[in-house]
Amino acid sequence: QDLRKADSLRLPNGDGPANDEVKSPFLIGVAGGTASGKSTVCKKIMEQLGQAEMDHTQRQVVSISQDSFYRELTAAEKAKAQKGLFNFDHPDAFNEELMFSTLQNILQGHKVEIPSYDYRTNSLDFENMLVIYPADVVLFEGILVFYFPKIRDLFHMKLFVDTDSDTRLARRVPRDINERGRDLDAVLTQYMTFVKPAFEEFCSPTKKFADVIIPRGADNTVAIDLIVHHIGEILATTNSAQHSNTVRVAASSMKR
Ligand code: UZR
Ligand code: MG
Repeated sequence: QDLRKADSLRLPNGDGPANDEVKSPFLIGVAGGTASGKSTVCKKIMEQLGQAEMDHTQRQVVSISQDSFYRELTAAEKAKAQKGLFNFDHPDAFNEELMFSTLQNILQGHKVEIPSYDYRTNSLDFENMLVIYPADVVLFEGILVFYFPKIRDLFHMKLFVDTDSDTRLARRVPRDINERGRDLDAVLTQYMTFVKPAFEEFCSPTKKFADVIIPRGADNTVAIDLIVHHIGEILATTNSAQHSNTVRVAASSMKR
């Protein structure tokens, strides 16, 4: 059977597509420190899952980044950001409500549009919206995806990419210089002032919420294979209790 025919799913107040059209995805959260390899882990999961066929149709797997949910900065905050004095690693830098409502919409099988993020201007790009169509599996990755309790509770599976901090710093420096238009001094100052302390205060403690911790990140092919295999089994059993229950919980939490 196919997930898009999850007829046990009840939507609140009829505010959504008819039940038999609902394609409620399996939602996976992927957290971890900066440059831990979250995006690469997601990419590998996407590739491996997409290859496996289900019900003669190609499985749809998409990945979204928490970067798309940075809040819009005021002019004063933008000026600070340009000088490396704005804390992008703090939970307050994110638009929690938008993140929550977007994930809710995705879980209800709606098509959503999300902005991309431009690191060079520290702003959201609404000209180039990413359109997320109803999918079988949606991955949501970011440093603080497990920080906000009501967002954390939406995930069917939680992964934490656990790469040690010197490896992460060694990756972050060239990435910020080459891809994000910074100089070495600024990268290191920002790392010591904001990135590292915020990791220790807000990100690292969320490891305890993970179902699976992936040591060494994307290099860990055994862990990724196990995870992909497990997701495949869950998807193959359509109304698996775990999946549909979580969807029901997510839908009913809308009413609060
Ligand atoms: P990942 N970030 C920027 O560098 N500039 C921005 O405009 C917005 C975010 C960084 C942010 C965080 N921190 O450490 C990182 N800083 O993006 C998270 N400073 O992205 O998980 O890909 O490392
Ligand atoms: Mg990233």
